[in-house]
Amino acid sequence: MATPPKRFCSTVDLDNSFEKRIKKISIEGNIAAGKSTFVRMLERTSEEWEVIPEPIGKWCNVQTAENECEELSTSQKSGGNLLQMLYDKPGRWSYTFQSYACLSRVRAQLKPPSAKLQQAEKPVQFFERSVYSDRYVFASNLFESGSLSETEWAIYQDWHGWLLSQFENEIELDAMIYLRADPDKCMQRLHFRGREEEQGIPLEYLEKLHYKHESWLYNRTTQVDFENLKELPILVLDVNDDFKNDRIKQEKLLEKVKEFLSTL
Ligand code: UDP
Ligand code: D5M
Ligand code: MG
Repeated sequence: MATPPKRFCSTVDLDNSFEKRIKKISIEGNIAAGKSTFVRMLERTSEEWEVIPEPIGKWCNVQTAENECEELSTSQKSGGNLLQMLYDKPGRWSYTFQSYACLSRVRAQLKPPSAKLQQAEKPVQFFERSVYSDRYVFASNLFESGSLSETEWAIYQDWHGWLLSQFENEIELDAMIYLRADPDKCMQRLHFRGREEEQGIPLEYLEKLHYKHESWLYNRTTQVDFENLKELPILVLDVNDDFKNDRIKQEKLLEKVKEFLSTL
């Protein structure tokens, strides 16, 4: 008997005669590794590739649901800058941040694909990070650093696991791309970007997040609780060399992405 397709809900019925699956890929990596720069490059590459950026605008301006861009300076004045609150007082705000981060990512992942993507031959959605990096990188690190209590971590894992099981078909990924960069390179880029909320981040924090990414996506030694994650294809790309303004490096990265996509 033929094996049924893995996901039903994210298929797009194009002409009533056949269905096509949209490939869903998350772009993972440390703070300021270059994910947003990378996904903008992907977006320019193909009409059939769509990008779902990290909902950071929502985290920096909790009261204004419409601000999804990275204009952060005005959000400072809103009094609802959860990212700033997290960095100022992690013990107080980590749990709140994780619940909002997860809610906003699930919501973003459940949005129907654009009409353009529905017409595409080989549609691909690229997500900047995922509900999995929230848990296995950030929340896990905040717990190990004492910013989430035992109780908060237990409750978080309980509802995170339950929520994802409810939306499994809709949010399941086909693959991940890990943008791998040394913590000191990320620190340079973080300062270069100059996002106000992040200017007090010490190198040690980026190092901890780096090791979390490494054991999860490079060494693959992190114990994960979701079956589909265990064997998920992962493309690792070294982004220590600047690619932002280098056409040749961009072409090389894109070649690797295309080759990877052809294997999925
Ligand atoms: N950046 C750079 N060269 C690169 C990639 C990124 O100078 O090859 C800069 C980018 O312009 C930004 C900062 O590094 O100012 C962080 O990049 P991005 O916002 O893409 O990182 P993310 O946090 O999304 O991973
Ligand atoms: O990530 C955007 C910013 O948001 C960066 O300061 C890290 C922070 N972030 C993202 N997700 C989480 C979770 N789940 N917990 C804590 N902090 C988080 P950037 O890498 O710059 O795109
Ligand atoms: Mg980004």
